[in-house]
Amino acid sequence: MNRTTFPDDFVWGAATASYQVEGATREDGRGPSIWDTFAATPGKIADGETGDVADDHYHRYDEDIRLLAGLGLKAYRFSVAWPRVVPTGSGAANQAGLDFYRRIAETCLANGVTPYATLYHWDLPQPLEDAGGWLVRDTAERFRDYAALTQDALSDVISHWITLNEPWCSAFLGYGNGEHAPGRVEGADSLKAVHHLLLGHGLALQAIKTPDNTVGIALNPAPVYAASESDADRDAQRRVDGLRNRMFLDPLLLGKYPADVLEDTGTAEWFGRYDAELRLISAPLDFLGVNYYCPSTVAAPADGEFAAPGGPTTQPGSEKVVAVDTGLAKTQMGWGIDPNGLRDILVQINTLAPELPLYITENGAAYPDEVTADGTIEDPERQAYFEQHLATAAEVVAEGLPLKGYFAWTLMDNFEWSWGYTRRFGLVHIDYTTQQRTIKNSGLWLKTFLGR
Ligand code: GBH
Repeated sequence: MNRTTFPDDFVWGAATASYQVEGATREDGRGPSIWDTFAATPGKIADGETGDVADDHYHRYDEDIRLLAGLGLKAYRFSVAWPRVVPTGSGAANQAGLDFYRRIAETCLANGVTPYATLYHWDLPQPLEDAGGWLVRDTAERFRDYAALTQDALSDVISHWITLNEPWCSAFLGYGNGEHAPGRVEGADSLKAVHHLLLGHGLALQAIKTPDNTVGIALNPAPVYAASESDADRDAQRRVDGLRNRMFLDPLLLGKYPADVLEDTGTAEWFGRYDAELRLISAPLDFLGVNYYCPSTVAAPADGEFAAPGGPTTQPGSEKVVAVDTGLAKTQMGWGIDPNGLRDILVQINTLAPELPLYITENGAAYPDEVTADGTIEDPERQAYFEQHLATAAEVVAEGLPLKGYFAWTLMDNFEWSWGYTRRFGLVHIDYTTQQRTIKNSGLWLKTFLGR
């Protein structure tokens, strides 16, 4: 298997996200984001680190995009930092912020790389969080305004847009268990964040869609399996699949929220008020981005009681569902390796929307790199992870699913959110003391795989 196993027009890329790579958090008029605030709060990040410097991509983007092109990749998925472009979250654009993303896009184009811009990869301007964040509707409207002005300013150099990255994480890690910024624990109210995020997506889609561009959204769906065929375990499966997958896929693709999830969480009345907004949320997408890492297997709680409201949770209404270890080999994140899960989730989505083009917008693995005496970086497990998942992707394409592209997570090691710099996902190794970039063996393998 190599690139020629895939169609010629299959898109090959790598992804990054603004707060994870850029650094320069106080330069050229960028305003503070919720991640600046969160990372500066003691105890929130594993190594006490922040994204203040990160990979210094703000100054080294030219080298980084050349590295990406040198691997034979033809697409760069990066994210636009909202607080660089609109420093307080609302109002006029900061020209220096727009100029930076124009430089990124122009450098891509000069290197034969197509830019794919994500408009929101979690760095909400802090003033908007102070006004209620994603728990309030106004944030969705501000997102639309920012999306519109960014697209207006850059439409001559960027024609592929992703509105949101993984709204599941924004809602349930940001407002559910507090593991991500803004670190709030709001129980079933985190469902309101889901709606406001999806509303923001719908408003932005309406504002930026033109005949000349493509607009999609990147979710983190994953197959959820029941630990056994018992009714109780199947109910656990239904609940977690509802929160993780259907709560996003159904409104986007079918124009309705899953009634069982609203019932489990006691939110049916609240959601009922906003029924009309589902028309906006379900407006046609040009593509759906799938960020896939691992599946999940769940069982019912021993006492049969699913709900335990009040504490930190990513599963409001189903707090006591048990995650089951099925014995899969794991990456350094503890996430089970299962390429067949990639097939299952793509099939699940394709069944809902048979014509919709799909892209794998993230896929990758964390492992500690071994830096050898001669300076090469050995990461055989990461290479194997990519090989296995690409083999599945090739099969899925051969079976006729409309899978159109693959973006590796990630181009280079970076700030891995609450794990700080203690987890590395890159094809390129970063020495955080010198900012030296070194292509890992997995990156060299990918270059050979791509054969160009
Ligand atoms: C992505 O998030 C992000 O988009 C990216 O910024 C990040 O760096 C990258 O992945 C690596 O983390 O409860 O065992 O089922 C992925 C976040 C990871 C959230 C898997 C859900 C479920 C683990 N997702 N996680 S489990």
